[in-house]
Amino acid sequence: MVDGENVVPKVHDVLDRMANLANKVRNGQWKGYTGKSVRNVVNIGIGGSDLGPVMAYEALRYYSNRELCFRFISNIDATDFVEATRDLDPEETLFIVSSKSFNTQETMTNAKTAREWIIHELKDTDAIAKHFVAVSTNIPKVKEFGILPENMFEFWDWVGGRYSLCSAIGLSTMIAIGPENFHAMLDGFHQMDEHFRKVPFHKNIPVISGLLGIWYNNFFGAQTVAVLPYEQYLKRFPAYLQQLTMESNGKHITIDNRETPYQTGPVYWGEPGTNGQHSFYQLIHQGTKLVPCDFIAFTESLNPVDNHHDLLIANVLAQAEALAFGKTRQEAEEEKIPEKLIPHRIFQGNRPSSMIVMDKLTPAALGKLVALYEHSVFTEGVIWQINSFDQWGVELGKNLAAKIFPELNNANISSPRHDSSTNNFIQRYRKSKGLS
Ligand code: G6Q
Repeated sequence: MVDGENVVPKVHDVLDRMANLANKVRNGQWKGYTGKSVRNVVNIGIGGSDLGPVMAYEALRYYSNRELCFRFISNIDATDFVEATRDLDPEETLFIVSSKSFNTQETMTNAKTAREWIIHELKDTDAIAKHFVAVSTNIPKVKEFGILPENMFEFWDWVGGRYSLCSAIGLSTMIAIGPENFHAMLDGFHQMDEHFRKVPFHKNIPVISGLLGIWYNNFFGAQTVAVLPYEQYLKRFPAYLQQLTMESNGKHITIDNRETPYQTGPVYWGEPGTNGQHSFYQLIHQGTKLVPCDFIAFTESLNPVDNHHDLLIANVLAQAEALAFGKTRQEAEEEKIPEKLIPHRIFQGNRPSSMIVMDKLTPAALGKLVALYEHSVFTEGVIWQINSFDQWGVELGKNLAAKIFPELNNANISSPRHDSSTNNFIQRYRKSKGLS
């Protein structure tokens, strides 16, 4: 119920329409303007309208239709668009413009470039109808862009951007893995939602995870959390979590407008195992900073080859054990290590980690994992008394960029009024364009 309205029928209506489109694209029935079947699906979106789709596509690639090619364009940097489309045949390409507001600078600029590319290549504005669909809350803006109402997939204001993967924003994921798998992912979300809602706190996974986060952050001064999935398909999961956690809980003002006298959200970062072991784990084991780690592992591999999975699991277990128990001076001495090296070979131990273990990376498992972190973020936000669902911190930079943008090309604004560093860069940039 949202504001007294039962929203479930609307949600299911959109899910059914998404499934209809997904099946058509997957079966080759969705034809482009020249009659060729669509084979390339390109999601254009940014932030919450990109990170969820790209993470879920990578995470569930094992289940994806390999006849289709998926690309994701987010950055305002044209390189993102150019590299994502350079080998695509426009006749076989469908763009999904994913934007809650349909007003975001990056997404609208990329969508406009995509529209120009299609019109230029297919030589007719009518082609837009066959090569663009939209996921948005803004019906008038979608129409204005030239996308047909039947090709628009709605969601609503009550779906926050970084919490939108299981709304219509997941359209590219549904096309990739099929409606049945998408529904299995939603079931996973639902199971974790129900667990969070019903299970007593001492057995409640998101509550325990949120409390552990507070324990390390506020009682041990940990500044960061490393997220270390021992599963290659989860390679974009740390990037996804960065937005979920840091945009939600990176706040210093409480909901009743007080300055928080305590630390709030830590920095999240990470890489899939075992790659990180050969890179930054040194600091986690022996550095001067405390870095709590979330290890994520699956007992069953989706790609069992020889003994790879045993080695992978041996490594994740070894890392957690090494962090927890370290190595004492006595153990180092027993290894007959030369005396002068002994201080370097001691591991203090007592460095905390959590081990999240599931059977297999299925769509349902991914849903549970994402929902676990969503509720854990919420738990922490409640205790820190901050609003985990706003993001005013992204505004100032946007407004300043809007002010600077015209100054870059207008030599008549002779001395832009910023700090000296900004002014100098603007002058240098203008010079590079021959403007002053
Ligand atoms: C997420 C944020 C933000 C948002 C993007 C894209 O919680 O609000 O990352 O998702 O700015 O916004 P649109 O979907 O409106 O283009």
